[in-house]
Amino acid sequence: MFSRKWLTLLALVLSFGLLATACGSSDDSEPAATDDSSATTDDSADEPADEPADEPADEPADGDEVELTQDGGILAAVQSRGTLNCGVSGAAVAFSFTQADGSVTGIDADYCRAVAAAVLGDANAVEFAALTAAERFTAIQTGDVDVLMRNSTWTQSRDTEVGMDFGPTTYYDGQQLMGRASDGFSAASEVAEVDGAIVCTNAGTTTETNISELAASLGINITLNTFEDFNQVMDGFLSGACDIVTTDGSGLVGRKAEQQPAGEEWVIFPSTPISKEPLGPVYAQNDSQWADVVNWTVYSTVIADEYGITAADVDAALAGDNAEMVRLLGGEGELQSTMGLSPDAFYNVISQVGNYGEIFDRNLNPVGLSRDGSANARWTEGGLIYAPPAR
Ligand SMILES: N[C@@H](CCC(=O)N[C@@H](CS)C(=O)NCC(=O)O)C(=O)O
Repeated sequence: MFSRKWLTLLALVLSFGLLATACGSSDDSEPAATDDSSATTDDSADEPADEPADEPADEPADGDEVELTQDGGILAAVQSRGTLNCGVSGAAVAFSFTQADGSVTGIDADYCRAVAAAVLGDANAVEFAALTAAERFTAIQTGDVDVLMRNSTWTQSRDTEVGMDFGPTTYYDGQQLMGRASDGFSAASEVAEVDGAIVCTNAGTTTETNISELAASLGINITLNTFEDFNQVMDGFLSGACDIVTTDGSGLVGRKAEQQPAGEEWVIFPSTPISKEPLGPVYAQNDSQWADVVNWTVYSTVIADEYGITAADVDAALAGDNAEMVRLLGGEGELQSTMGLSPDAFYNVISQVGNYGEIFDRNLNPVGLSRDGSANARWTEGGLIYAPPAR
């Protein structure tokens, strides 16, 4: 049994090493890579391993492994620390953006606050850690952050190979490109039109591999320049060093809203994104209790949204006759205590942070992103925002 534990620990350490190698492509502030992407599909800083996952860490856990990986448990650690360490970007407009006064705003930042409200009863009990794309997953692996809310796409390799688990998608996104109208691009442009262009993005992202694979399949040549920080990407676009910027569509919309100079017209295309980018919380694998806490925090906001219960309505809902909302807010039949939370955990979430729609609208409407007609609409309105029943 003892040696089995050490084997497991070794496997975890090895998988951290793989991740650090794969994601930490550059520590400096220079472009991390300049390469012709047309024939390149294996240079992603995002994908942690080229070979099939065969590390013991990815095998179904036996009792010993669970004991090892859940040692202490993240919920207990956060409760005893009294603050939630939450990894964010800090440079992602409308998702997690560090303001001049040091506060962090955005939908991701608010989901950090929601977890803090659930666990600690205080949405402000959050220590934000600004992480680049390349740094973010190592921070989960090492326990530097308890949860990551950093426009992170749920992919098979991230989920299965490197010791992480993903929670419910909080924003359904997709990769697009942004160019200048003065260069002949329009909202109707197709990706094939970027043949010969210098395309810029940030390192350690799905974005890199998506555009490289697409360029190869379209048979076009692009020069892909990757930067450690997205602010550097935008500096390159503003200076003219980059013809095209590519990332999640939401990121492009946010940056266009904030940074498009007067007299210039930036256009986002193609109209159908080139990839699926389901964004949501990430946490260390094999801590089922913590996963439940983060997941049901998100679900509580979705269920409240489904019933139209806003921050202002929680007391009436708790005293009302919607049995599911009563349970969720800590009344009769509540299930939060069995999760290790106080009965009013999700009352605190909804009253202090709001329901999904409130969180979405206050952060994303100002940059022009709306739920209407999108995958981020309620499931009852043709979207994908859906939660299991609270019973
Ligand atoms: N969703 C993609 C891309 C994430 C990403 O890095 N997006 C950019 C554009 S929104 C970003 O967060 N930039 C802010 C930064 O690098 O700090 C992924 O998970 O790899």
